[in-house]
Amino acid sequence: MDLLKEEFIREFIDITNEGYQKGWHERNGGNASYRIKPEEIEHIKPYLTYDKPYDKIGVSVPNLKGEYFLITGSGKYFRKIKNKPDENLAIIEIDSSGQNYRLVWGLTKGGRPTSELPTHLMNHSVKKDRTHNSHRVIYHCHPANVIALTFVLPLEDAVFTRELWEMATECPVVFPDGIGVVDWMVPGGRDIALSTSKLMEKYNVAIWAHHGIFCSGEDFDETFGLVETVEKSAEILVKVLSMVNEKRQTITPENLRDLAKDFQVSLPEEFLQ
Ligand code: 2HA
Ligand code: ZN
Repeated sequence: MDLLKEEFIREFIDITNEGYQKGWHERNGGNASYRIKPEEIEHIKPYLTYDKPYDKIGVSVPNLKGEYFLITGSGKYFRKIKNKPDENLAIIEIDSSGQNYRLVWGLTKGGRPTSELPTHLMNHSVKKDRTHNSHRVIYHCHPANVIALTFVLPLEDAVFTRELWEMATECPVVFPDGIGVVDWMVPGGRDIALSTSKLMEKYNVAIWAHHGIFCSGEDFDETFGLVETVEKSAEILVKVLSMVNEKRQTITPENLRDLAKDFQVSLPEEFLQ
């Protein structure tokens, strides 16, 4: 058996590579993590080693005790993952207190899990709870159009949600709960992790002003597809705002309500005012 042939690892490598091709991961930008299923861990157990010391996560995630994550390395380049996954990716195990983690596979040339480990694990903690164990993927990247909008739109959940819903008919169906926005903050620490995970209680998308986006989903396709959809919508809005001051016509609140009915999603009224 070859660990790198496992489906969850192949899919992880696939989306990180596609994300790089899309220009979302300049240099060492962005990071991703996957909460590995127990049966997948059983299957790869022979490849894991338990001789590394525990390190502090920096936040407390008791409901993730004993969980394993596949995660990108700090300072590692997405561009390099495809050819050298074992140098650039890690599998970590969370201890029984939910405060520490240890490396059990990967980062063969040294290193640590992503600098955004606190945000990834806080988001996983919230999502595991809120989605009854179904969400497993957290993906962070730096897509240019989403970032551009954080310089011109008010940094409000309702404004981002409504503007991005209006830019393509599929958007309200793909992210019916809306989008959360975090004001500019220093990345990589506990404070931004707390602010982001608070938004993840409500949304599957959190935008970091002047930095990038975090998305959560059940699997790789859904989560990556969510980033694609939001960034495409942001690209359309950037084009529209570049052409005119005001839209001549748009998808109206009434249109959105009709859409919600037919597609059986519920759109919060707070975003339809
Ligand atoms: O460089 O994207 O947010 C990695 C990051 C930090
Ligand atoms: Zn980033």
